[in-house]
Amino acid sequence: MGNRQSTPSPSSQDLFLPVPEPTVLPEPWRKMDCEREEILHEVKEFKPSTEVLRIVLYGPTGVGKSSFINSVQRVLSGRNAMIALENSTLTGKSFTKKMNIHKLKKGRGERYPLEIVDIMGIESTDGGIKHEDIIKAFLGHISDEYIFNPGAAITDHDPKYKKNPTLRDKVHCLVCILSADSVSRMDGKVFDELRLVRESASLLGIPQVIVMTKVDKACETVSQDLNEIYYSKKIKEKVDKCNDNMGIPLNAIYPVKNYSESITQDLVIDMLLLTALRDILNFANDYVECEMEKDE
Ligand SMILES: Nc1nc2c(ncn2[C@@H]2O[C@H](COP(=O)(O)OP(=O)(O)OP(=O)(O)O)[C@@H](O)[C@H]2O)c(=O)[nH]1
Ligand SMILES: [Mg+2]
Repeated sequence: MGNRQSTPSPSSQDLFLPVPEPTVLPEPWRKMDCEREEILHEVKEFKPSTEVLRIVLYGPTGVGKSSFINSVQRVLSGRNAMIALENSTLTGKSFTKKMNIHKLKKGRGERYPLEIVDIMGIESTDGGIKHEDIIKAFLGHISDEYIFNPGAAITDHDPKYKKNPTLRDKVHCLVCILSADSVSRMDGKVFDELRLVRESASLLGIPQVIVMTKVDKACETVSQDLNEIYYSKKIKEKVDKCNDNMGIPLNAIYPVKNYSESITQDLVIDMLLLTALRDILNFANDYVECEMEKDE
């Protein structure tokens, strides 16, 4: 994969101009999986060690959490999907206000053994979700359709509060969604909230990854040709930024482009989403197996 263009040889006039910084790397920093059908089959046929795997998406508002759910459903079903509501006007306020547990559909009432939990975004003001609620959500204490209250975290008296969640109710992998076009200027308060969530999950050994969306908005070269993603210096810098800020290893950071504009299927968009999804499924399942062994 990769339709790389050769650099034209400089003319004598060009020799006097300042040399622009190259925007592409001579070697990719990651290799693109090249067999879409193989990886799609692997994901579609994934049989977890438990009935259903559950993951949660958390992160700042407007970064593409809900879009990621639609994009994943779309890759799996091969058609446009709108199971999670997205918002195109960026107001700084979270559009998603409720806990939504999305069961991915195979078609005709059948489901994949994966649930993706969509929650309210973290805001730089006091309006967004509180880190306490994100922690309660991944521990399985919050039921579907709970409406988050930015003023106060859920209490154990709330009718939507589950007092004794089982492994089925808990989240098996945390997916922090950040957007490539804003990760370098992330607000300090948002970052503190993300860090508190990460610390709690780490203490419990819950796997964590970052999905970095909007790569098309962060790099002109990638916007023109998504095949260039692993050659892009800018995207690599953004991935390094996620790694520095959050302490999540580079091999657990997945740059993607969500299906936000196009209505037709795209091979590279699919490959990037599927690469992330395959690893998330494996990490979640490893965690579940580990928890099940503890109970034996
Ligand atoms: N260009 C581009 N736009 C994207 C991408 N992902 C999401 N978007 C757009 O970003 C906007 C916000 O997306 P949402 O999915 O609603 O974001 P969210 O994180 O769920 O936001 P809240 O629910 O408000 O916290 C929408 O207009 C999406 O179409 C992407 O990869 N590239
Ligand atoms: Mg949303």
